[in-house]
Formats: sequence, C-alpha cells, structure tokens
Amino acid sequence: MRPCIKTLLQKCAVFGLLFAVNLTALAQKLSVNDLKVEHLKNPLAIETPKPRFSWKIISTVKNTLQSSYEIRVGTSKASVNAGKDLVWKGSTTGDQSVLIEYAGSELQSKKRYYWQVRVKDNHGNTSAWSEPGLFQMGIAPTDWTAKWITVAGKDSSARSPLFRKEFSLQKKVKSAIAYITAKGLYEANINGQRVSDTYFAPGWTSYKDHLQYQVYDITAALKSGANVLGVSLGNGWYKGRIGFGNQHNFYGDTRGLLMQVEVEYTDGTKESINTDESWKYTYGPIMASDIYDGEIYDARMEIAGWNNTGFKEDAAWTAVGTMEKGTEKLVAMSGPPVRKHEQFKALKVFKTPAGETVVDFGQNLVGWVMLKAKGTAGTKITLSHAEVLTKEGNFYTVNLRSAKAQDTYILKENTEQVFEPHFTFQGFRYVKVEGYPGELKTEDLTAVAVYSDMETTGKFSTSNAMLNQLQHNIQWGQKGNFVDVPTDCPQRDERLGWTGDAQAFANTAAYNMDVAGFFTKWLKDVKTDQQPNGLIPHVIPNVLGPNDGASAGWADVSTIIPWDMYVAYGDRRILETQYESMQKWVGYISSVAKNNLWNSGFHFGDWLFYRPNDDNDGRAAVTDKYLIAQTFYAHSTQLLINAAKVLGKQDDVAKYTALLAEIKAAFVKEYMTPTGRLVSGTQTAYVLALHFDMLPEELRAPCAERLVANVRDYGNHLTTGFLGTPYLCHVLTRFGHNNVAYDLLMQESYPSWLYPVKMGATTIWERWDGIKPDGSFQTPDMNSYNHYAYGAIGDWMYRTIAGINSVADQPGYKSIVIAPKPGGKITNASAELETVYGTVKSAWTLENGLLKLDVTVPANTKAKIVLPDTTKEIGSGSYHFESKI
Ligand code: RAM
Repeated sequence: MRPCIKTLLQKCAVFGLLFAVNLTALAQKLSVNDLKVEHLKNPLAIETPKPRFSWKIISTVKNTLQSSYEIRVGTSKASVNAGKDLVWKGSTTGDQSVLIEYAGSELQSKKRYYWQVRVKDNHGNTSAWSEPGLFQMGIAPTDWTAKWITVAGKDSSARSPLFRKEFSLQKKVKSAIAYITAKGLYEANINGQRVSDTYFAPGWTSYKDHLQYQVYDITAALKSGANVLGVSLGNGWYKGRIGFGNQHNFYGDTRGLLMQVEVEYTDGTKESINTDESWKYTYGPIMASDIYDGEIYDARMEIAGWNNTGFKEDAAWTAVGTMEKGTEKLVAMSGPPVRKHEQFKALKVFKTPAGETVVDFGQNLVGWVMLKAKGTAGTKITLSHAEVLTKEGNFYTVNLRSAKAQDTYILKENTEQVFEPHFTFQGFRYVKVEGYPGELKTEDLTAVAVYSDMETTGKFSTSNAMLNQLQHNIQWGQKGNFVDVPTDCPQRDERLGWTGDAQAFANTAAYNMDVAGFFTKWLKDVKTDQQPNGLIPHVIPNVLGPNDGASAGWADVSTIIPWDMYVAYGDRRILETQYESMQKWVGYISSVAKNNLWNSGFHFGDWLFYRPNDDNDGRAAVTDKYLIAQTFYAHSTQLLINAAKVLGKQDDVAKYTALLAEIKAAFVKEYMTPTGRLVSGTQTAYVLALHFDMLPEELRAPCAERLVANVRDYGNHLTTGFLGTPYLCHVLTRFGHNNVAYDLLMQESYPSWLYPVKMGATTIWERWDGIKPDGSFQTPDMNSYNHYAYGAIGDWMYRTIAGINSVADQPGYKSIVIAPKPGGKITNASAELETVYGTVKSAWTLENGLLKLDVTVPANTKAKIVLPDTTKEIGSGSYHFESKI
C-alpha cells in the first residue's frame, strides 16, 4: 500500500473511532470518572485498612444528584469488570460520592486491588461501570525481609555512596514491585534508569518516629537474565545541615538504604531481591550535597556502567555494612511525591556592574539549573543562586544568610555534559556562573521548578493585570514552598515547616492546588511532634528542639489546618485523626491560662507588622501579644467545638462551648472598654476580635467602623502582620465595608499587596517592603523574596472577587455559595475550582450597571447564587444570571 493511502485509511479509522466514542458519550447522560483512593489516583502504597473511594459524576442534564451507587473491588481488572471474585461489593442509596470507606473483607499487605463504581441519578439514569481504578496496599511491618545497609565503618564522608547489586531472573516476570526507603535521600536506578521521576524521596517526616517508604511498579524495567539495582544516597534533611546554628546529623549520623524488590513470575512463583550483606558500594561523583549549601559534582569521578549489568569492576568495591532498624516506624508515603514541573529558558546572560556573569530566568522559583558544558577535564564551574539584584544591578546573596546555595560541577574530558544536582534545591531567579569554559549562552541553561506534585485546582483572573500578577505570585509562593513540607522560605538557611505561615496560607493553598494529601501527611507530624503537655513546636518537623512555650497563631495550626481541610475536601477522617491533638492543644492553653486568660509566655505576635523607621508619632501598628493570644485561644476552642460536633462528641461540645464563653468574657473584661475600644487600636486587634467573634454583638459594627477609620487614617494602607493579614479583607467585607477591602487590595504603595508587584516581584515577599521604594533592601537577617504568608489574600480573592465559597455544614463544596462582590474598578473576573465533586466556575463582567454572571455547578452538588439584587438556589449545570448593581 502506498504510504499516503495507508495514512489516510489510518486517519479514517481513528476518526471513526473518535466518532463512535463521541456517540457513546452523547448517548451516555451519566458517567463516572476521576476515581481516587485516599485523595490519590491509583495509589500504590495504601496503609489504612479502610481506604476511602471518591469519584466525580458527569451529567449532561441539569440538577443532577446521585441517588445511589454500586461499588465493587476485586483482585484483578478482569474479575472486577466481570463482577466476580470480589472482595467487596457495596450498594448504597444516597448522594455520597466522596471518601466512601471500604467495608469488604480484610485487605492484604502488598496486594493490588481494582475497583469500579456505577451510579444512578435523581432523573432515573444509570451510568455504565467506570473504568477500573486501582490501589495497592503497603507492606506490613512484618513483611519487610530486607536489611538496612550502609557504608562500612563510620559514615563520615561527605560523598554520596553508590550501592549496587546485580541479580539474574530466570523466568518470565509477571510483576515486580520495589519498596524503598532511606535514612537520607535516595536516587534508585534499575538497569541504568531511574526507578521513578520523584525527587527527595523518602520525603521529610519526623524521622525519629516514622519514616516513609515508597512503592514503585518496576515490572517494565526488568528483563530476563541479568539486572542491576544501583542506588545513591544523599544527606538530605536526615543527616545534612538543617535548622539553626550549623546543626548536622539531627536525625542520625549514618545514611542507610532499605530496598526490597518483589518479583512474581508468570508461573506464580516469587522471589525477592533485598538489600543485605551481599551488596557492594563505593563513592561516586557527588562529592558533597546539602540542602542549604548545594552540591559538588566531579564528573571525573563518574564510574561508567556502574548501574548497568556486566560491570566487573565492582569486584574492587567494598562490602556494605548493615545497620539496626532504629526506633522509627516505616510508613507508606501518604502525600504527593516531589517532581519536576515547569522549565524556564534563560532570558538573558549579562555582565553586572561588578563584572559578574549572571543569568536571569525571569521567575523566582525553587529547584535547580540544568547546565550544558564542555571543556577540559578539571574545569570547575560554579552556579550561585540569588533571588534579586541590588539596585546597582549586582548579584545579591546576603539574604541567604549562611546558605551557600551553590552548585559546583567539575568537568571530565572534552565531551558535552548536562549537569543537574541530585540532593539539593535552591530558591532563585538569577544564577551567577563562574568558570564556564567558552562563551556562556542562554541555551546552555534551563531552570527547573521542583515541588510536590499537587494537581492545580484553581484558576483566577480579572481585568486588572496587577491583580493577575499578584495571583501568579501567590501560586509561585506555593510552588516554591510546598516541597514535601510547607516551608516558610526555600532559599536561606531555614526552609522549615513554620506552623504560623502554614496556617495563614492553608485556605489559599487549597484553592490553588489539591493539598489534601500534602497536608494530611504533614498533619501527622504536627501530631507526632506535639509535646506530651500538648504544646505544638514552632516548626514541623521539629528540628529546633523542645520548646518551653508555644506561640499563638503558630501552634494553633493544630486546630486550624485540620478544620480548613475538612471544609475544603469534606474529609471527616482528618478531624478524627487530629482530634486528640486539637484537644491537647486547647488543653495546653487552658493549663497555662489564668482566669481563662492566656497572658503568659513567649509569642511571635503579629509578626512583621507595619513599622515605619522614623516612628515619631507612633504609627507602628503594635498589637498586644496577649490580646492576640486570647483571640487564638478562642479560635482554637471554636474549631475544637466544630470538630466535636462533626464527630458527634456531644459532651465535648458542651464542655468547650462553656469554656469558649469564659474565654470571650475574659477577653472583653481584659482588653475592651465598655464602648468597644480595644487596648490595642490596631487593624490586627480589631480584625482578630471581629473575625473570631470575641465581642458582644452590639459592639461589632461600631468596632468594624473603628477598623475602617484606622485604614483610612493610614491612607488606605494595611498595617497588619502575619496574623492579622489573612482575615483583614474578610472582616471588612463581612461588616459591609467591601469597598474598603478593595481600597486595600488595589493599593499600590507600601504597605500593600500590590507594592511588591509594582516593584517587579514574581513571588510573595516575606516583608511588605523587602525592596524599599529607593531600591534598597530590608535587613538581610530576614528578608526572603519567597514567603507565602502574605499570599493569604488569595483566599479572599477567590471567595469575594470570584465569589466561590464552601459551606462548613456540607463540606467539600457539596453545597456551594457563589457570591461575587465586585469592586475596585474591576470590570470582569473569572475563577474555576476543581473540587472533589468537579469543576465550579464563576465568571462575571460589569456592563452598564449590570452584573452578568456565568456559573457552572458540578453534578451531585447544589449552589446558592447570591447576586446584588436577589438570591437563587440552583442544582448542577451551567447558568447565566444578570443583576442590577
Ligand atoms: C521566621 C520564619 C517564619 C516565621 C518565624 C517566626 O524565621 O521565616 O516566617 O514564622 O520566623
């Protein structure tokens, strides 16, 4: 057949197929997709004995609700498709389609299961069975047969060891699964290929208590005959520098590897290839690696073929040492893995006034640079990272403090090589390149963003370009600081899971991306590192040692994030799992409170609030720290009550409701005059008192007026720090001052959200004036250009500008409130949110005094549309509304 006719026929066939698929879709009024288990698609490491299943419903008909579902779980795709040999078959009436708990026979360690679901709706339609999804159970503690291996003797070299094991498979492989973890970080290869595209495994947890393992399906990577496993280890958070004061070896001084590869042959027999005494190791080209300081890679030390078969030189390698298990529990990885994401081409290579060769990537990001180079052996190239240039245009790294943030590559013989680091990441927009052989061109460098692989769930844009840039900056603040744990900043010698920052940003984070798995994993460590007296440390995982006090607004992460996640994803189990920790936290405050007042101990206060330098007439917005503490005491107690209600703990509801009344009464007595003035007349004081309902009803509106007067007095500027900022606009909107909220949002001069945007920021800054109007910098001791806390305004932008809101008593957007409140001369806005039920859309334009609103409500949910002149209740589907404004 002539090739062109063949192609034509192929095209027709494809078209025919597409046509048929489309016809089926049309005929199909109701279908089910996006199957997830424990918030994840086809997870391979489920630990809970009762995993939960979620699906989305697609319907071509409006007002669709699920009326019943059937679910079936089996041990093979065929059996589940045929509905035979099932381990669970459930059939339930009702509209629950999110997080349905498994209720079949006991799930077996290491076993893979397939599942599918079909639903009926309120219009009498029945969907087809969904395509089967899968999940695999993690490995039970008793099923680990591998031994921990390490180097022989003391693990004192800065270099990365390479561990190697060759083995032979004689029969046909049906499946092969690798279970891997490490003390330190690992990069595992099979027959010269990485086992997966994940980085920084096994992830950062409170290692002294538990250590995650990963599970990879490596069936396709194995071949019959000889195969080889090759793994290198880095220091990572485990053994590397972490925390303050040049602290090393926080979790241990010995890197170790634990790997178990389980092969099942087509004849049903099984075999394991485990780490044990038979492995060998030597040191490879990574001469040193450290998260803060970067990596040194000497290509001359590369060992050609080391992780391929037939490598005979390992005869000279050293036999590994083995190590004891330690006290940690091995747990299945529960959050999303860290992966590579966006790549940025270098925008320009230029010489600074100081004569440095610098490259600009145009975006402050977190990850690393891939560098192409060719030169004589021994040529040393260094890449230093920086977020900003000085006002003179020179490379600036003082704000990284002691973090070297430098990658060094030493070239081998004259071949072109592409370098990238393995066990480090940096926060940067610029790199300074030294020692590059020949002329450095833009095409020699690519910046790679690396962060936890969370699905993007939110889109937000308006007619205002600066606001869109602010949203961009918020998203990049999230990308850069959600690298396995939520960190304060990604560039200096800190990069820690600061609790205050995380609680401030959690709601915004849940709009932008699916953070259910990410926070579920981190909350385990909040609980783990909580001290026996209930105190929550400042950073999680806690590498700063035990505290003797806890800070309001930081430690309250223990109540705030579980509740936020419950509302965003409808995940009741988060509350169940964290309840005890929430209760212990409130118990801790009660134990240090006197007469129901939490007025002692150390607090960070309204961190980084507005403080002008020449503060002669008292413009600094200092809020009494104990006033703040009392409002968070109330807030945490309120959230505990909310959780107790959800979990049906009536005694606790009564107990904490009584306590809350006392906390509020104590607040009023101590911090408020009879007319409703607060002892601190700051925005933050009024915001917290109002947002947490601390004041008697009749004094709330007048207090909100005081807040407005304060904002006006500062010329429509905010003066809030980490604790007041997240709620500032919410309070103004709630009390009828939406215009003031917009005045703050649209403000372009310092202090404001748009000031950094005007100064060219591509991420959220730690301080309102990280770069001052004259181009000089804030104090380098604490001046990060990638700190998400002030990005907490994103929550208000989605809720108020676009108007997309969840409702706590029908969480997870089962019931949605769409209530856009235009303002700030914005003429159109549109947002989308991929909820656990499907996509919610809200898009409006303002035209001749009319608000024109288009909304989409996913199947199996309903929405209340709040327009300026009316309110409507609707079911799923797409709608257009117009309302006078
Ligand atoms: C800084 C951190 C963080 C903040 C604490 C109190 O070191 O960067 O943002 O939460 O201090």
